[in-house]
Amino acid sequence: MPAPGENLRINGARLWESLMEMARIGPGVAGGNNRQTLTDADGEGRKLFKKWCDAAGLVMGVDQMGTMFATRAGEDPDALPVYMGSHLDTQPTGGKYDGVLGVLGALEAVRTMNDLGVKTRHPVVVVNWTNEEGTRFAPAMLASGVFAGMHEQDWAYARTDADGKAFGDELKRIGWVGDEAVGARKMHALFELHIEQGPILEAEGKDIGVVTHGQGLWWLEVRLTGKDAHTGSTPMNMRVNAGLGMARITEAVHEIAMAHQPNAVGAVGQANVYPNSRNVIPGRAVFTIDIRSPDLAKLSSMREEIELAAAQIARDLGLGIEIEPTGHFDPVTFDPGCVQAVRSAAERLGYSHRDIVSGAGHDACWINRVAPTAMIMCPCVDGLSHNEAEEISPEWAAAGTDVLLHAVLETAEVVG
Ligand code: HGY
Ligand code: MN
Ligand code: MN
Repeated sequence: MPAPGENLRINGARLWESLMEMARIGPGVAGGNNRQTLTDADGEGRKLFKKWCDAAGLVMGVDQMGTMFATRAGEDPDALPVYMGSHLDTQPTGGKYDGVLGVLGALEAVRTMNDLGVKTRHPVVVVNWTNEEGTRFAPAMLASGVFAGMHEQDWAYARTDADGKAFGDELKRIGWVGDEAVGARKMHALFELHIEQGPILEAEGKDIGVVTHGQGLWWLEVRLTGKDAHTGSTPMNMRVNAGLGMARITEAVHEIAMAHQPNAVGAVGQANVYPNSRNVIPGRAVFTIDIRSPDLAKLSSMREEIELAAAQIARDLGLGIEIEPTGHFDPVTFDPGCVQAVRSAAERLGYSHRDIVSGAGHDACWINRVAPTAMIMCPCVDGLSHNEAEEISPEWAAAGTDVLLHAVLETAEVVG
């Protein structure tokens, strides 16, 4: 079966227009997006995506976690479909491209197939995974995690946001509880296009990242218990300061990650002190540690060292401490066959490329456990993401989507 010709390219202007139209839904305050999962804005974005899928003649299926699967028929209905997609939900101060490029790039690939009357043996499916970000409802990649059998659906439905709202109730409220059993779909392969969210591709002047591996991750929620007291009249040696404990543990996370360089990262991104009053010593602190490495031994060792350091800091300050893992996946090795389809597509199209390890987690990391999976990355400006100033160029978006189209066509087998 001949690989698609190097002249087969997507319509970059149409893709960019779709990206900009989606970006108008759930706008941020600084040019990016705040389209958090299961909010009304997410519901709006889903409606627009479904409208576009309908216009492209795709058949929409939705599972009980709200994940959307839009199918383009293949010549052999018994052949397992080739899936491609990512997520439309964003961080509270997210960019316009994180996840969205992977969903709308997949839609653009299908639109191009329609334009050219391309027929494939395997059906092709465009996917929008629910709650990839894990910012409103931890953990990240929640729906793809249920799909891959890593989480029970009831447990996922019971996850609550900062206001105590449950995932299952919010999914119902926006009207996106589907009828499909989660994980019932079988896949021939899955490809995910995503911005790098790091600086390497831009710095090296590369158009495409051929993602061979993904970092492993732990999210550890720490709950410190001290004693509320007056910031003015309480002698320093009588304080049981949970805020101080959080500060020292935050520093320890940074030091431990630095001690494991290269290929190790760690930070505290979500932090709350209570009662959070200017003149009350915080009696409680709740915060999440995020540590990652492509090296499983390093990841495990960092977790162990952090838990020991945190326990010692709590003892020193007389604090109660609880540490609960709220997210985890081991380092990922993507499917060599799918990775090669990405690499040869970039070569065929004449795009510069390099192998790369994904720093961020993605739905593909979970789906890789149940189907042959690979990712394609495009550069982003200054490597910035999870920031409203996230930016890519139309050329980078088009190049990544061209490679996605070719990798999917090669895997779905063009016929006729
Ligand atoms: O946390 C992550 O790596 C992803 O952006 N959810
Ligand atoms: Mn993402
Ligand atoms: Mn993200």
